[in-house]
Amino acid sequence: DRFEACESEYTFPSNFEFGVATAAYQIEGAWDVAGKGENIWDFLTHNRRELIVDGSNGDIACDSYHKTEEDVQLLSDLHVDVYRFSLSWSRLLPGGHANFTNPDGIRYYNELINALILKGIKPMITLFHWDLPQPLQEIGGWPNPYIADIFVDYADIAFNLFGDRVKDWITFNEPYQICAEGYSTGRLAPAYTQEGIGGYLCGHTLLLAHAKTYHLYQKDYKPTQNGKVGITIHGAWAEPATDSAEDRLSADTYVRMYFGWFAHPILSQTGDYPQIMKDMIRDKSATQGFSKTRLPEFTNEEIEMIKGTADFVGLNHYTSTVCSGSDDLIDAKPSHQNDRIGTCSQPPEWEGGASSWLKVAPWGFRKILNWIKDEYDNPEVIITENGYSDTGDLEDCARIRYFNEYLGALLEAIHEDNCNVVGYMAWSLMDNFEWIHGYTERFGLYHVDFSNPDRPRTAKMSSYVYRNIIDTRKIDTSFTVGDFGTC
Ligand code: GBH
Repeated sequence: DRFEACESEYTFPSNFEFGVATAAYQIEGAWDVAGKGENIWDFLTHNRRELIVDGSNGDIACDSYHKTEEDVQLLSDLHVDVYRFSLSWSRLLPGGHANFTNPDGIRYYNELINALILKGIKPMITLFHWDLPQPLQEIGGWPNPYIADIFVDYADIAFNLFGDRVKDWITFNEPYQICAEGYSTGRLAPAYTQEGIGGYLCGHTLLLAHAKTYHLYQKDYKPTQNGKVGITIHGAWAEPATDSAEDRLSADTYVRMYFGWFAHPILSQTGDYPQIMKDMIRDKSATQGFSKTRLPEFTNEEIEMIKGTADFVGLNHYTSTVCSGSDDLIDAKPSHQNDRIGTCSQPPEWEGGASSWLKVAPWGFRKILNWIKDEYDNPEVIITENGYSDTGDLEDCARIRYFNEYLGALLEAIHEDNCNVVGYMAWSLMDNFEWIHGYTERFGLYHVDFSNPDRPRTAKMSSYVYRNIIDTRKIDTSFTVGDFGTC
């Protein structure tokens, strides 16, 4: 029974932290005001409009740049403990490099952070949520190892400016998506399709940048600021189609080469990329005629340097998939997809949101949490995103059901399986610019009217349900909201 999880009598521990998440490019707007530099999403939406399904962009988005007070009030109304947002690198360092800092960027984030703290809301900052300064793209972007140290310089400035008040830091949001979708499938900026090559180079730089940033914080900031640094990794669960050894291997390899690509070097005892990933890519590269593996190799010092560099792991989880089949792609072209074993897809009968990839499978949430617990010795996990897309109805019953069911699965993972999950951020505070899907897919607890120049926000039914969960620390599937109908 798919509603089983909702009937859970378990409660969230009193120190469990609830929040909501956003990202700079998706909400801020003000893309070229007061000294902000151009980033790769400004560039992509302005120059390759055809790639965005509704031809839109984030020039104004939710106009959050001009609505600090209003947004903080929404957060306060939700009773959240934490607000996870990202810094726009180009707003702080217009050219990407640390040689020039934009005073207006400093002012803007100081005002936001101070307003949050005044309301008793903890700021949690993501340093990089996909909006690379365009000048850094023009020298190659993440596949260029040079960018790692430039990122560390940027992080240094952010810790220095805001670390007295901000104690929770995330280096990267979803390295897999940055690299595989940005440089291989081309579904995210810079929309390159260097299949089987660019993504791995990108991932290599990101892991080094992450680890160097972690060590910088330990050395120069931790003693005085005493915060935490982690990384957010997207993790879909992969279920084997049958119990056959073949299907189990296909599903297992999916999780290892997707989530594990970034988790294994940081969280495992041995460090480095997962063994299966190194083996698969080396063997495929050889049969494809490459002189050496397409997966870059770390030195032993680098492996040691990267190991253990997360005080917590951020998990973005939305959905699951089903995998089957063996490695029969011997002649296949180089690609991350072909480097895995078999194929994965979502059964057509699974209920879905407005996003084609987002199918409702709360049991998969519990399974990926258990996999992380078993694989990496039960690390501290914060759910940094989880949410559901529709087309924007205020009576968002499907979203309410999604949250109830996924939070029910989370409660079981905490209480029955002993998974060390300490916080949960819903995606998202409000409807926003959903990358190449523009404004056609809505994830917000608050509705935003993008046809109105003032971008008014309106509470959806789910915002009251989420607030009730935060207040009571329990899921109540019969909770109803005054002015709304019943679901
Ligand atoms: C998260 O990515 C992001 O962190 C967040 O910014 C985003 O708004 C949120 O999810 C909702 O999407 O249909 O081929 O275009 C989650 C991972 C990345 C998976 C984008 C789907 C697009 C696939 N998602 N990807 S496609």
